[in-house]
Amino acid sequence: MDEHKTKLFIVIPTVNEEKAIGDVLDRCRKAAEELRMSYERIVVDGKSKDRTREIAEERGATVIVQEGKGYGDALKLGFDYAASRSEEGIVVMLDGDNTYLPEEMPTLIQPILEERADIVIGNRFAGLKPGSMRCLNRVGNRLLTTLVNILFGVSSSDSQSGYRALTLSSLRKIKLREKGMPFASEMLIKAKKAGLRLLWVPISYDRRIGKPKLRPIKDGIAILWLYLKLFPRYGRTTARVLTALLIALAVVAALYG
Ligand SMILES: Nc1nc2c(ncn2[C@@H]2O[C@H](COP(=O)(O)OP(=O)(O)OP(=O)(O)O)[C@@H](O)[C@H]2O)c(=O)[nH]1
Ligand SMILES: [Mg+2]
Repeated sequence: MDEHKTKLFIVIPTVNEEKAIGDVLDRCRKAAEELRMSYERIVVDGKSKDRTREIAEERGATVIVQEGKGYGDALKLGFDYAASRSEEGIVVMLDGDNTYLPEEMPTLIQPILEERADIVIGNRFAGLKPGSMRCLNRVGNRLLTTLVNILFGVSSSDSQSGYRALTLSSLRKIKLREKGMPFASEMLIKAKKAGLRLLWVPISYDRRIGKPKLRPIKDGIAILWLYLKLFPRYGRTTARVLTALLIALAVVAALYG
């Protein structure tokens, strides 16, 4: 892929991120300019009650107002906008809370430009800064990552990472429906099934500025529910066969045991 011809769409979902969004957008502009790619920064804002939208507009970003709610819903709006603007291109998604480093964008984009991957995901465990990920989130992430690997054959090292780069053409091959936080896992599961090349690269993860929107227990359960929903259709064949055998054994045991 030729970086001089490829357009870069940087999609940032936000709700009340006035303390961080200005800095995130400035750093994204600098990173994109250094990459010498034509780019557009797209902030998809939920129902922010602070100055997030004004700051984003002042910084020259395209601001999309999200009528509904949810992290996945916001990203999907941003992806659809990008797809409506260009046939080909690369989408980068990251949070508006100063946790991910825009300076590390080349690490995510390079494998796509070199046509070694279709979706590149940052692995935060390679560079966690003190206080950046709460203990419960860390344990939950490990559990969800292990499960998605076993059940769906995704070789993930950080399944919940929100720093990703993907081609518009790969996005067109998968239909993403999840409106909330499970969106991140849905993308991995469906991309794997569609035969897309997923690649994890080491990134840093800084302490958040502003209040978290993630609710670890509620969102964790929603992600487990997504795994259950998708398993019959998208699960690994061996895992599905084993599950069917176990169910059959349980039925036989219940009838004749
Ligand atoms: N537009 C929109 N953005 C959202 C919504 N929920 C979360 N976000 C944004 O999505 C990004 C990710 O949410 P976070 O609260 O940072 O969740 P997280 O990164 O998993 O958790 P932290 O480690 O605490 O940052 C942030 O920029 C949020 O402002 C939503 O419903 N709509
Ligand atoms: Mg975040």
